[in-house]
Amino acid sequence: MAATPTADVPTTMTPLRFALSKGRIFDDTLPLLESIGLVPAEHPSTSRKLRIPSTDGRVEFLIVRASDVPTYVQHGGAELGVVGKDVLSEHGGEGLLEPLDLGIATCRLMVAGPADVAPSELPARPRIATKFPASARKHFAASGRQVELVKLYGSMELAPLVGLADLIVDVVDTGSTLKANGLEPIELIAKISARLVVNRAAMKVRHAELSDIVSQLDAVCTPSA
Ligand code: PRT
Ligand code: MG
Repeated sequence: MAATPTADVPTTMTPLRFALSKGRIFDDTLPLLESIGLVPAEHPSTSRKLRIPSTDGRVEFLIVRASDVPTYVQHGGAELGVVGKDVLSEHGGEGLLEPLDLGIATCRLMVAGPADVAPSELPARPRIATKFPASARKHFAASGRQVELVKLYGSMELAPLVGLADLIVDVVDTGSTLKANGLEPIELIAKISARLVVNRAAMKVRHAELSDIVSQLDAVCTPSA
């Protein structure tokens, strides 16, 4: 009688798909990946490819927009990814596990405004320009403050200078972009760092491979304080 395949017959696994964004996230994640032997065969700054294998064939890096990383991982377009907590909070985290704070790409999500406008001079319902409306809404609602949100996709610092908004909510690192545009930080909303995210269903189906990567990264990263 011919042998029939059984569940414990090893199958050839396809590489795990690992979503990363170019720039800060890729640059800060690369040393951690390299230290666990996951070396991209090409660098996205010099390659136009959006799928880059690791030299050991264990993973395939998918190069996506920073704000698209949670969407790829949630819907199984990638099994895992690295994303800023700012972007992750805005997405909501549905369908995702967040096993590690990688302690990289750190910054602060802040309320900022014109240095020459005192808080008492602000309107009762100030207009807030931001790429992070969900986080901003939650922050102001927590202290019972009424605000009007203006969704932008970048260059938030410009909005108060041209009367589009009274304040902004944006990520701040050194503070030099705020300063260069006559703005100053007002309130801290959250400390931000990049997180490893894993598709919830994939963590069950490909548990051994994914938990290997999680524990290897855990051993080489330094979570933010
Ligand atoms: O560019 P794209 O729209 O595709 O996405 P993105 O802007 O979210 O991506 P990217 O690569 O700029 O940022 C990825 C992640 O890095 C963010 O989600 C944050 O978690 C983290 N990060 C850390 C930062 C910064 N530091 C940072 N300084 N993200 C953005 N900035 C910007 C900020 O928006 C502001 O314009 O840098 C400017 C402020 O910097 P300072 O040093 O002048 O304060
Ligand atoms: Mg950017």
